Amino acid sequence: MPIDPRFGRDTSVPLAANKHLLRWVDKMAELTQPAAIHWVDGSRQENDQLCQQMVESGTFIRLNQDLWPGCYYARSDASDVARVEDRTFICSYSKDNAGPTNNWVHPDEMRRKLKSLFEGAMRGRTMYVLPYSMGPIGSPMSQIGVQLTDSPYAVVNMRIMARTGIEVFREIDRDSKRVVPCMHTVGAPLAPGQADVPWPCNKEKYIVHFPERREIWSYGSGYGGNALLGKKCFALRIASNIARDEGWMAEHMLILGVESPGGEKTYVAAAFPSACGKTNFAMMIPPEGFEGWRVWTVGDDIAWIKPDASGRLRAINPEAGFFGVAPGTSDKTNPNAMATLRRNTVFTNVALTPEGGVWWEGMTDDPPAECIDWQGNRWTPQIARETGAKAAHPNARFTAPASQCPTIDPAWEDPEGVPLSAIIFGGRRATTMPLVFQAFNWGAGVYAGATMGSEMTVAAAGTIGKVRRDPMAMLPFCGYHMGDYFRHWIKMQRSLSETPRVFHVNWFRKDSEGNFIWPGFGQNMRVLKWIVDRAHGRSLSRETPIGWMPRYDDIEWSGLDFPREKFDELQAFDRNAWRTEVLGHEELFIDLHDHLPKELVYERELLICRL
Ligand code: TSX
Ligand code: MN
Repeated sequence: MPIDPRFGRDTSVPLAANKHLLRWVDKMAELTQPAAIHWVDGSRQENDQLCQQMVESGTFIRLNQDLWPGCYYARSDASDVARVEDRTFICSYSKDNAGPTNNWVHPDEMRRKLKSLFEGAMRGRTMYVLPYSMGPIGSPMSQIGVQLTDSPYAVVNMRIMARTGIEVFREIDRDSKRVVPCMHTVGAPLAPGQADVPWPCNKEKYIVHFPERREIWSYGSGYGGNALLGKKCFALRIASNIARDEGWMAEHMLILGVESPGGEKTYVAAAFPSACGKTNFAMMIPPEGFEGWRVWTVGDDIAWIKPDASGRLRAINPEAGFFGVAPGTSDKTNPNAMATLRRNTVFTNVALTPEGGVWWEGMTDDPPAECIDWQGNRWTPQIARETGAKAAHPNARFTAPASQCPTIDPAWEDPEGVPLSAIIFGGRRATTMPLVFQAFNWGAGVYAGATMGSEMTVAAAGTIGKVRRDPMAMLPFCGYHMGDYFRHWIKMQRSLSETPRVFHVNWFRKDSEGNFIWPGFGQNMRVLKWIVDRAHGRSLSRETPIGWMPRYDDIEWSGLDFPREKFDELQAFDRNAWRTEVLGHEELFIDLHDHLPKELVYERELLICRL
């Protein structure tokens, strides 16, 4: 048997005995025609070798190892920088099951299309057989996938974002647990002798989900959510289907634990649309005045939530890393993220400094005198002033191991998950939405989540200030009809002995001069404490038409000089603004009307009555 001296083993030898898996790998190799097959063992040695290989091929630049140990840098193709929502498909048998918010193509037609796209798509490349577990290996809440990919970049990033390698193959051999097959190609086969490019990809892109067959096919992109198939494709779009069928929830939520000075630990999950600082909130540091309080991080993006035997909700973070937006992340906004990404991190589309380090807008007060921007061009502050060029792409990312987070929760890998006491929804709203309110009950909470949204800050002319609804932050990630998804939320109450309390927050309300009223960041701890107290039935508050709200004296203010009048402005309930708000809810509901649970229609009616 030929030993590959680079990997210390013959990587073409299957690492699993499972007959279905072996047959599928053979069949897919037959279809895609790779030059070699590599079974991924997930070892450190293998990872180092793959990184070295990518340095040689130009995909990776090794960062200065004294400053950034174990870190690598990649620049993507300029056209492959984000998820491609208009190329994302939910191919259920019935169009009605995908709903109006998803792209749909009949599965038979899509399979024909994919077959022709994948035919010979891996020629000249290695096909990696990458097994991964979403959730701790062996946890009853975990799910297993196998990604076949011709992208070593995907393999190296997935090793950070999920549990990968030999233990997962063992799990597949041992268990009868269903495996989700995930096909991925960058769609750039190499002819004999053809030179590769640093970031191979294809102009044509397809991100395809078959919810009934529980399969994922991704073509043409090497980037993030398009290529790391365990994340959005599996852990949200496919898992939301599994969860609906099995009576649990796959949610686009961070999970954090609040520990009081007395040692009481309370876990909450929170859903926010993009650009609300979800990762910052998940890693929040309590402010002055909260000595002895700790905030622990369980996850920053996805929560799988399941009722336990006693009818309490428990949550796991199915991921093992953070795939975070770099621009705006700094020692001021998120010191814990900065500490996490100091080593063993992959940076994509940030800027490269002359010392072999990385930089992005917002990382430091002063920009470097010069650097190489995300497109490989020389960048200086002066060039930026003259041309508006950004050093880092606004969607530039770090891929960092969660285990390196200073606030990672001791129970973050507990196979049973952590008990959830509260669920928080939020949005980025300049008006209307107070800093915080508590929904009256589960149904009203589901309504608050279903109608949440953010005001567009950068958008086409005429749309600034318009609210973009993003129900439970799941609009791009729910793998079935959004109306059925709301019904599933409503129905979850029946399997619970105790529902978590539901809250809505808004860190972004502005005063009449356009300034943020609330300082946000660590100060959000004051809101979090009220939420925790309410969840334990402790803190007082007052009833308003939209829910329970803290009074000034219900909030812990020690360490912050925040005037009563400003708090009143922040919490103001504006009847007229809420009339407009409810009309906006109606707009969303019209699109979903034939699947909308009547509970939400009644919730809206009750809200209108109270207004
Ligand atoms: O992440 C944010 N959070 C949550 C933190 C735990 N951001 C960053 C924007 C999203 C990527 C925020 N921005 C938050 C916030 O709570 N609040 C704001 C708005 C804001 C911005 C700057 C200030 C105050 C509020 N500056 C001063 O008060 C000096
Ligand atoms: Mn996300």
